[in-house]
Amino acid sequence: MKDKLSKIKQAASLELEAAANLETLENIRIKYLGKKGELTAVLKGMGALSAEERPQIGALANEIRTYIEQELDNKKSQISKELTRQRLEKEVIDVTMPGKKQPTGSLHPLTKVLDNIKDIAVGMGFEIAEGPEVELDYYNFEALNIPKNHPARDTQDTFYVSDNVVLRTQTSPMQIRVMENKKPPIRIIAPGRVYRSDAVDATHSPVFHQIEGLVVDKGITMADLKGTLEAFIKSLYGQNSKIRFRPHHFPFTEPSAEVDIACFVCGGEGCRVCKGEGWIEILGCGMVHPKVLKTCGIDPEVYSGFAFGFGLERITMGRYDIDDLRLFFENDVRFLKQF
Ligand code: 2NL
Repeated sequence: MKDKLSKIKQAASLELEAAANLETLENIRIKYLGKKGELTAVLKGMGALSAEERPQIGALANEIRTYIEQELDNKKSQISKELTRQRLEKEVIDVTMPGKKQPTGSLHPLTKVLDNIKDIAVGMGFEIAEGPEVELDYYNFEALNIPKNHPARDTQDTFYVSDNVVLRTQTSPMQIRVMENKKPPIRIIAPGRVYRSDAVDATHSPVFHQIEGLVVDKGITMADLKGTLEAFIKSLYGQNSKIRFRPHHFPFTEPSAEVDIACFVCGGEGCRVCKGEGWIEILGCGMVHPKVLKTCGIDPEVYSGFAFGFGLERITMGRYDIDDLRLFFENDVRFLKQF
């Protein structure tokens, strides 16, 4: 019996020594200590032993069981430690390695110039007003002194949604809405998308962007219009910019003017950009027509105002020397990445 026990110990010891994973350990435990294990079998057979032998063999068997259990535990923690070490080694991160670069997008050139214009306007005390692109004919035309059958309607090839609903051809309708709802003083700019039924070419698109400005208060004169626009244009194009006002006509302003800037490429000599003119037209403006004020419930005997409007695409093309308006809307990343 003793012999058998020491053989079990020896065999278990060798197997434990060689065990390289947790599965093998579990098999060893079952083989020796399990219900049908070798050591268990010996303990079960103790009933057949004599009264003297029994305690001795019993003690020895227990000692061997404790030994195997301890060795199983030791080996188990040794293997777990090794597994952890291997895993950590695999997962090691070199924090000194350069990171993966996330591709960053950039703002659309129209957005950049619009942001710039908004900043300048806000700095001058204007608020920003935005509103619907689908407008009532009333706000887009009637209230601006452009009645049905007025020739000005022909020059703004309008998309009609229905008889009295249009896609706005300018952002003025927003300004009409503000005048209807707010008492002067009013100082707003209204930027946004506008629509005209134009065929697409290098300088025309059925969708483009306009920015209009409006100031209404007591005692506003043409001098305020000129001074404000000059300050505005100098902020946008540089303090050395030269501008000139030319008489013009709009149904919603009286008097009306167009503003040219001395060519920012040749300085007035004449070049490709200004088409030899020396001047580039940049905006239209005027004193708000008394009829327009009256329509909005503002007494033209008490209040006066000026307004101006210009195209965002045209300003942006000048700023970045872009010669084809279609580039803004094609969204080719090779173009967009340059800004
Ligand atoms: C242009 C230049 C302009 C206005 C827009 C305006 C708005 C109201 C009242 C009076 Cl609510 N005027 N806007 C004024 C002058 C010029 O835009 O070339 N437009 C066709």
